[in-house]
Amino acid sequence: MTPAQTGPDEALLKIEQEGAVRLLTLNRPQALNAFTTALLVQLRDALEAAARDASVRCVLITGAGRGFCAGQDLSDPLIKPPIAAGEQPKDIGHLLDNYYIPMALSLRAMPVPVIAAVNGVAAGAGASLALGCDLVLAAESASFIQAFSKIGLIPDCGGTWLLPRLVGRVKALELALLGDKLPAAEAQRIGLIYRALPDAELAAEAMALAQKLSAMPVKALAATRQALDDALLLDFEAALRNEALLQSRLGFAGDYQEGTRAFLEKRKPSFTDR
Ligand code: T3D
Repeated sequence: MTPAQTGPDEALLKIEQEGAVRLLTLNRPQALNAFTTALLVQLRDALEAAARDASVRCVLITGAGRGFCAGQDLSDPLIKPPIAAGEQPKDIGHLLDNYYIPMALSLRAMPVPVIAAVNGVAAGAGASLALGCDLVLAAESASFIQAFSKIGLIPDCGGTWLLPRLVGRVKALELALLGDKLPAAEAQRIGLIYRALPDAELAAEAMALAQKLSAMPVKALAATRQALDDALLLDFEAALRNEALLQSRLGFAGDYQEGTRAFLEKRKPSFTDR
C-alpha cells in the first residue's frame, strides 16, 4: 500500500492506494472518528480527487481504531450549545449546508463504486456516510445507530433519503425514532447492509471486494447506481426510457465493445473506461 497524497492535515484522513483502489481511513480514533469540519472538508476533497484520478477505479472507506465514525463531533465549538449567559445557539443548518451536503453530494456522484468497511460503531452522520456507499461490509462487532433522535435532531447527511429506500418506511421509522443500536448481523438481515463478517476478516475481504470491482466496467457500475436511484423517482415508462438513455451512452463506450469482444473471443476482458 502506498500513500496516494497528503492533505493539509494528513492525520485526520489517511489516503492510500493499492492497485486501482483508493483507501480512505477516517483517522480520529480517540473520538471514534467523529466528524469535525476539517475532516469533512478533507473527506470531500479526497473523494473529489479520487473522482478526477483515472488510476482510481474503486474507493474504500473505513475508520481507524475501534469505531467507524460517531457522526458529528459534539464537542466542536461550531455546534456546542451556549454555555455563557446571553450566548446564542449556533445555526447547525449552516454546518450541514457548508460541510455535510458537499461531502454527501461528492460521495453520491462518484464515477466509481464506493465500499464502506464498517470496522466499529457507525452513529449519526457516520451511519449516513456508510449507508451512502454502494456496498457496505461490516465487522460482526460493528453496529449502526441513528443517534440523532437521542439529541433532538433528525437523520441528516442523507439519512432521511437513504433509510426508507434501504429498509422501507416502517423499519426506517423504528431505527430513526428509537435510535437503538443495530448490530451488524441484524443490519445484514434487514437488508440495510450487504454483509456482516468476522472482525478479523473485514479489512482483507473489503479490499478483495474493492479489487474485484476495480477490474469491472466501473463506468457501467456507476450508471447502474444512477439508474436505480433515478428509478425510485420515475414511473415505469420513464424508468424504461432512462435505462435506454444510459444504455445508449454505455453502448458507445469502450468497455461495452471490450466486454462483448472478449466474450466472443473467449478471453478475460480488460476494462479501462471511467
Ligand atoms: O451539527 C450538528 O449537530 C448537525 C449534524 C449532525 C450529524 C450527527 O452526526 S448528529 C449525531 C452525533 N453523534 C452522536 O450523537 C453519537 C455520540 N456518541 C455516542 O453515542 C457513543 O460514543 C457511541 C454509541 C457512538 C459509542 O459508545 P462507546 O461507549 O463505545 O464509546 P464512548 O465511550 O461513548 O466514546 C469513546 C470516546 O469517543 C469518548 O471520548 P473519551 O471519553 O474517551 O475522551 C467520547 O466522548 C468520544 N466520542 C464518541 N462520539 C463522539 C465523541 N466525541 C465527540 N463527538 C462524538 N460524536
